[in-house]
Amino acid sequence: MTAQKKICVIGLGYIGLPTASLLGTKGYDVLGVDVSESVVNTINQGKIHIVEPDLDLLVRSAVNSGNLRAATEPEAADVFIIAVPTPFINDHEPDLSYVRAATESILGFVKPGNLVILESTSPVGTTEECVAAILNNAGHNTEEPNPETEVFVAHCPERVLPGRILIELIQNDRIVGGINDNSTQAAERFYKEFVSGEVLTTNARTAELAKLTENSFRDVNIAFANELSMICDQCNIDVWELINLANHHPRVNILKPGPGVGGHCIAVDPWFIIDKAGETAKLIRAAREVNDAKPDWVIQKVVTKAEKFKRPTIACLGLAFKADVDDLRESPAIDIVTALQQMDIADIVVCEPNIKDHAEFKLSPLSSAIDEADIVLILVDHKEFQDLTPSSLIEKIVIDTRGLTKSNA
Ligand code: SAJ
Repeated sequence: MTAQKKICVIGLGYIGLPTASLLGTKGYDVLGVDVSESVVNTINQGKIHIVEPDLDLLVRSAVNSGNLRAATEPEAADVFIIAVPTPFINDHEPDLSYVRAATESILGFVKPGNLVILESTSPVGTTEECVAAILNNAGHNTEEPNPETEVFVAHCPERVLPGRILIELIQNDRIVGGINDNSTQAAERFYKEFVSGEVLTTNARTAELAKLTENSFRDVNIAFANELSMICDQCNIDVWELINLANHHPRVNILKPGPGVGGHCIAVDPWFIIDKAGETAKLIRAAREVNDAKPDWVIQKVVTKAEKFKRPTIACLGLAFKADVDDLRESPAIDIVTALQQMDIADIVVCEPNIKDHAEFKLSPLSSAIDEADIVLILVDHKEFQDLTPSSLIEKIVIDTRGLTKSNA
């Protein structure tokens, strides 16, 4: 690999920061760019602002080696990686304003021969119609094959699982799709320098839809599990036992029900497909609706139990969107606990081992939360909760949305 290749990573969140620090430890000269001064200062001190296993060590090592710096403005580089959020606005319309702003922020620094990579999960067409178009309109040549002037643009969707980011950044197969063949090849060469998985090439639009497809596939399968959990409840059947039994079939692999689907990926990306092909994407929309309705179903379960008390104490275990992360974005647990608190039918105590404090909720250690509780509501399968057994919750009403207390879960 070219040791002195300079990389500019725009956006130092859950994808950008691990990517920037990994590249730093691989010997690249990396500038991480973020709009937040406090994020920039934290990283320049070798510290991190998010929870991800071993990321602190990687960032410290990259910063100490001098290969990773953070700033609020980009600089000239060989490769620009855009890793900013792509949320939705209004009625689930994709919000590309961060991608636009990130692209605009590098316009003054891009030079011929540079590679601009969009890693953010994006609706079909974004790489061509947003990133490449902005570069082109500003006078950069993204269209004509010309070794003197050409700027390469590709989509390479991130596919890492929060909680396993550092392993998956290297080991996962990657899809790279350029806006033309030269761009695809430039991106392929770059990822092959540090990815041990396969680097699969296609065009930008297919790469965009591939990423959306992966997360929609998962959403549909989780919706199936969530629907089953509600069917089982109606039929008075233990869903965890049922799934365990069904999964013994060699071609059945049902995922786990939960309190809903959270995070910034699986609960969001299917809408990007629905936005483009709403009439056709019927199953994908139905899955989104099933998963989005699950928190209300859990709330109703809790309310029914709470009605048996004058004013019970409810211990809510977990706020994060999934196990062993501190990420509360789009967390069904947050929605459920917020709704219960607003109903004011109970005293709410919350245990979330991955964060220190929360503006809305009183956080308690696990043991005191359980001691105080009449009702224990398990919302996240954090490792700290794994030892909970029916015997440790004796005399409590338990609503276990994650099947933690089920022996066969
Ligand atoms: N969940 C269930 N039951 C399950 C599995 C997950 O209820 O059986 C819930 C989780 O609790 C969580 C949500 O689904 O609320 C999503 O969690 P996840 O672990 O399935 O996925 P994410 O959102 O952390 O990461 C996903 C990954 N995509 C796929 O597995 C196809 C990851 O590879 C992507 O890089 C990431 O989205 C992303 O950034 O798009």
